[in-house]
Amino acid sequence: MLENLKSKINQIENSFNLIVNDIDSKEMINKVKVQFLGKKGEIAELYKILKDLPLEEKKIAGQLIQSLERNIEEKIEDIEQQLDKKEFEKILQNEWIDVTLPSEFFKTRPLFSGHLSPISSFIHKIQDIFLSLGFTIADGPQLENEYYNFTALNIPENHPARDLQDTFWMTNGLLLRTHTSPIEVRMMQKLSAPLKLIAPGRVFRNEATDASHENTFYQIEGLMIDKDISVSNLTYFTKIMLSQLFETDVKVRLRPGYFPFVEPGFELDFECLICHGKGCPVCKNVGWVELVGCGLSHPEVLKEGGIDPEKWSAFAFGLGLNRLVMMKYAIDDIRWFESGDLRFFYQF
Ligand code: FA5
Repeated sequence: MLENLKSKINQIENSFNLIVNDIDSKEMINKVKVQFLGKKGEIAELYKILKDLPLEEKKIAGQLIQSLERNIEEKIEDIEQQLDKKEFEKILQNEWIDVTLPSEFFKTRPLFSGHLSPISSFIHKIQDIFLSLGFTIADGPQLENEYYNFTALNIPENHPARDLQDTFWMTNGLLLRTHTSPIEVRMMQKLSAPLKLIAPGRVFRNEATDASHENTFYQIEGLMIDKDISVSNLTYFTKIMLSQLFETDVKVRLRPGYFPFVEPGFELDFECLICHGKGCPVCKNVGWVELVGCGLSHPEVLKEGGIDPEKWSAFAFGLGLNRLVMMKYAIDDIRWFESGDLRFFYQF
C-alpha cells in the first residue's frame, strides 16, 4: 500500500512540475489550485488513501504528502507574486500620469498665470519692511519639541497656561508648534544679543474653528533684544509695519494680555476693516480684531536663551498673519485659506 502511495505522490509531483512553468495567468493559477489543492483535488485524494494505511505507514506517508503539499503551495505563491508584479509593471507603463501638466481647471482659464498666495505675498511684504529696519529673517521647525514650544518660554509642565494652546502631539513626544515663539529661544541660543529678528511660519492649534479661528494658520514672530528696550520700541515697530502694509491710518488699541513669556504682556487689536467697527462674524460683533500678542520678554526666557537679563532687555510680538490678510482683502472667513478652493486663490 505504501509503495503504491509513494508512486502516486511521484506521479502528482511530476505532473505538477510539468505544468507549473506554463502558468501565466490568474485564471490558470486558480485552475491548478483546484486541481492539486482543492477539496476534491489530487492531494485530497492522497489523504483519503492515507486513512486506510496501518499506523506505521501512515506516519511516513503523511509526512510525504505534507511535504508535497507544501512544495506545491510555495511554488504557487511564488508564481502569484511574480504575476502580481508583472501586472503592476504593466499598469505603471500604461497608466502613468504626468503630474506636471496643467490641470483641466487652467485650460479653461488661459489668462491665468500662477501667483503667490496672499499669505506668502504678505510674508514677503513684512520681511521687506523689517529688513529695511535692520532685522534678520529667522526660521524654525513646525514639528517642535516641548522644551522650545513651552518650557523654555516659561510655561513649565503642568502649568495651566499650556491649556491656552492645545496642539497635536506625535507618538514620539514631538508636537506641532502652537506659535512661532519657540524660534525666539532657538535664535537667542544661536545668535545671542543684541538681536533683531522676525520669523514667519505656519502654526497649529487643536481648537474648534469659526470665522476667525483655524487649526492651521500663520504667525510672524518679532524679537528685538538690546539695551533699555521699552514698550515704546514695541509700539513704534508694530505701528510702522501696519501703516506701511495698509497705506492708511489703521486704528489700533493695546490692552493688557497674559503670556507667561512676557512681562508686561499686551494684546494689540485693530479696528475691524470688514465692518469698520460696527460688528460682524469676523470680529465677533465687537468691532475689533485681536491681531498681535506682545510684550517685554520675561527675564526667565532671556536666561533660557543664554542672555543676561541684567544687561539686556527685549520686546517680542506674535502676529496672526491670516487675520491681517483678512483685513486687507475683506475676507469674511479664515477657513478659506486652508480650504484648497482655487476659486478663492484665483481672486488675488
Ligand atoms: C501667541 O501665540 C503668542 N506666541 C504671541 C506672543 C509672542 C505674545 C511674543 C507675546 C510675545 P496668541 O495665542 O494670542 O499668542 O496668538 C497670537 C495671534 O495669532 C492672535 O492675536 C491672533 O491674531 C492669531 N491667532 C491665535 N489663534 C488663532 C486661531 N486659532 N486662528 C487664527 N489666528 C489665530
